[in-house]
Amino acid sequence: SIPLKSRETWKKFAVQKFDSKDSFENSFVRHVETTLARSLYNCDELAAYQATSETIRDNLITDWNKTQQKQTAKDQKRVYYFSLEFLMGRALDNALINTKTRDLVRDSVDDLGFNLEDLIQKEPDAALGNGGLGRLAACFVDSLSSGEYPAWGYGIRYQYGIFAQKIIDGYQVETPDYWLKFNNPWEIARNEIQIPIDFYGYVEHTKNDNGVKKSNWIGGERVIATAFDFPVPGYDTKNVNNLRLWSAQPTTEFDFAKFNSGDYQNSVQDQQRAETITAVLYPNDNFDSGKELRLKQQYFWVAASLHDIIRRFKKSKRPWSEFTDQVAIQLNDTHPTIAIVELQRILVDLEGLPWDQAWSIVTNTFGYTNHTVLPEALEKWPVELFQRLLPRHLEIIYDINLFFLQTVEKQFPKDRELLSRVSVIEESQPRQIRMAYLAIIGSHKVNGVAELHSELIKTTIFKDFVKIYGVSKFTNVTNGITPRRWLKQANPELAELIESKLGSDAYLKDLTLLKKLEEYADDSDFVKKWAQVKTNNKARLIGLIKRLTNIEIPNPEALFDIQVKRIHEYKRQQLNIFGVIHRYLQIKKASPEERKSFAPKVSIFGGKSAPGYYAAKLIIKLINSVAETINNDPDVGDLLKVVFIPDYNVSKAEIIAPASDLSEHISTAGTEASGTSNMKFVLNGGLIIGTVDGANVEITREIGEENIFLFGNLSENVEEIRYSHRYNGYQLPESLEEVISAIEANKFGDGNEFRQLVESIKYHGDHYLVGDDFESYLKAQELVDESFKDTKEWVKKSILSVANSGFFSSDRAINEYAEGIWNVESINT
Ligand code: NBG
Repeated sequence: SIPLKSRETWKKFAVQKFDSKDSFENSFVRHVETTLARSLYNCDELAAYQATSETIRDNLITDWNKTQQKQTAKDQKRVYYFSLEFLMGRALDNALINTKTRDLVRDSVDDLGFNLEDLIQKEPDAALGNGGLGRLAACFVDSLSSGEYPAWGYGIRYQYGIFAQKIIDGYQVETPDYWLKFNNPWEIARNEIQIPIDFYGYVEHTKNDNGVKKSNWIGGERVIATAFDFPVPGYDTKNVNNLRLWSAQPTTEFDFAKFNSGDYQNSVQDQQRAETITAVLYPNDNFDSGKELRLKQQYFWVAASLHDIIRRFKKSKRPWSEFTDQVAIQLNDTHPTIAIVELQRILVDLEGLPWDQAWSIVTNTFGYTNHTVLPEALEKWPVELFQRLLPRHLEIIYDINLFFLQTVEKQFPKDRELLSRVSVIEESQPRQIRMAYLAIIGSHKVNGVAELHSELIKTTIFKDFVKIYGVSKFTNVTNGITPRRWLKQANPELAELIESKLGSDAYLKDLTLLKKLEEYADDSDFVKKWAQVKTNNKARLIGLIKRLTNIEIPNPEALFDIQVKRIHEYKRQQLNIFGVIHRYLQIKKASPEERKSFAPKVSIFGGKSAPGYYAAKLIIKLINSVAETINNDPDVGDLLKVVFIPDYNVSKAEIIAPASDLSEHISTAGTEASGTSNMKFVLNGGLIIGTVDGANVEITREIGEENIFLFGNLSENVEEIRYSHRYNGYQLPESLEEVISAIEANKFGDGNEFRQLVESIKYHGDHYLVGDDFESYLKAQELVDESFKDTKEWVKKSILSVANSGFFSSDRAINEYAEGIWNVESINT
């Protein structure tokens, strides 16, 4: 450390944050000229974006440093959020909002000859996630920082985020998202942090002097994990937490055998392979593809993170018995489950703790969040793969399982069926490791992400574990979203209008304060302004649509009906587009007089399909084909337009969410664990049409049944209906038959192309109950048309919905985790 006599010099030059236009502009120009090596004469918008970001970054890092020092000094329990996905989106606007420097920076940038809104657009999205799960992690780190919790996120710094989606001839085409092509001002490369991670190899079994068995894993391949830190600014606080993302690098050790045999090329190639571990995000949402490289990613990230956490813990020189007073780790889905095994290995093999003591530390450290009940999404790994890649971990899994099954056997003697049902090892061909079961056994709490979902996991996929552990191990934390990004940043006009009535922006920290808006639901001046904001946001979306698709939306007064999310059969975009076709056929049949009963409507879709998901890709094609026919049918005119917005991502969502009159959350009941876009749309004053699924249930409870359009079968009946389809057959309603006939009659391009989609509904069991819910969906849509005509009533519903959406803040969710699962306190309490 620095000698005392030099410290005065350091203190004299302590870094000053910018806090005025002058100091911002000074720093901006310095960054243009030094960091970017440019000047007044060749500073384009990209350079201006970068210089702005570098200037903000300086402030963030100053506070980041102080936050870390403070957290180290306080040395209280910290929480570590392990997630393979952080779907952060853009950082600049968010940093300006959270640090409350937006106005100052806007004016400064203006002085310097640029427009802040344009600079913001220059930033590529950090799209290191697929959908809801990754975006939830991003909202959670925002809330953790805003709530001043001592918390770190741990993930992977993929070189390629989720692919960019192009639509060519109506089909999805994937192109790589090389988001790091320009210098990324939002990360700090920690090249000094280099953690060796081993794979493959073998296990040595020996005994120590006392005859105690010892196991030692000798790895066969080594890569280096290096850290990149992303500062996460809290809102209206100097607290800046850390998101640490790992990147894989080759070791500098080199292979003597290859070198001596003169095989230089190959020895370099071996080294390069290391980097592929963190090269690309797997583009599947709610689907387990079981690839070896994916397991390598998981172990790489988890082992590096645990190494880091343990190093930090050891600095405090506390005994291991205090580990769980200092550390809580949350597993975002089963992706990091191998952490349970790795921590047990570290404690037993490397630290020499007795098995039972180690296991008690492990189980008290971890909490596991389940995000889905879909069987195709539940992770399983072939035993054979583990044997090769992580041989010692497999042994430990066997032991964990053995001890677990022994206690179950004691509790439920002779129930062999039960033992085989709950075993971590599935005795299938090939034998597989059930990661969700391992996650349950190795955690002290298991939670679902909305009330209905948390009930469902207890009564279906994890039923046996409730019997074994009792119900108290299972809990619920309903998801939430950050109002900073999803209200203030995405919808500045609405935020301003809200502030004008609430008197301050305090609601951004306590979203339940929105409740006061109820008082203005009948205030005609307020209602008018509220409606105007919506219209302005729709105009903004019309501009985006024009830019991206060249489709003109002639009528901004039309009902904007939006469904944006990953394309998935269970989310039922097919139900939506069939509804659109039905509407089209009705319009075509209607007399001019009858046509007046239809509210003019724009049906907007967006979302990515997993590249290998054929059925989902067909749905995208169908939407685009339907759009092609309807948008070019002069007979329909302004009554109906259909749009597919390509490359749906976080920054587009920020424009889309504020512009809905209606949004669709219409999954087959029991399949959508929570959904979070439902919350975003409601918070932005859109009404929703939805099934009784996921968080829709709680949204209904909060905003009132009269403010939501619910339809469809209930989750408790879904299995029975499927069973009946299989054994008694079924008939689609006439309305849907008519839609299908139109598709088959080539009204939307070559009908033959959609055969698989149609047949899965018509002949192969209609697993997602499109037929069973169709009529009820149409009825709900009729009700929507009815209600939309009464503008005043509609706006009132909108205001009341926003007023009652405070519960869906991720701040509330994080407080629940902190209290009920982590036992972690905010740094200032
Ligand atoms: C998704 C669910 C959503 C939920 C998010 C966040 C997975 C495995 N699950 O309904 O499908 O909102 O998780 O909890 O991605």
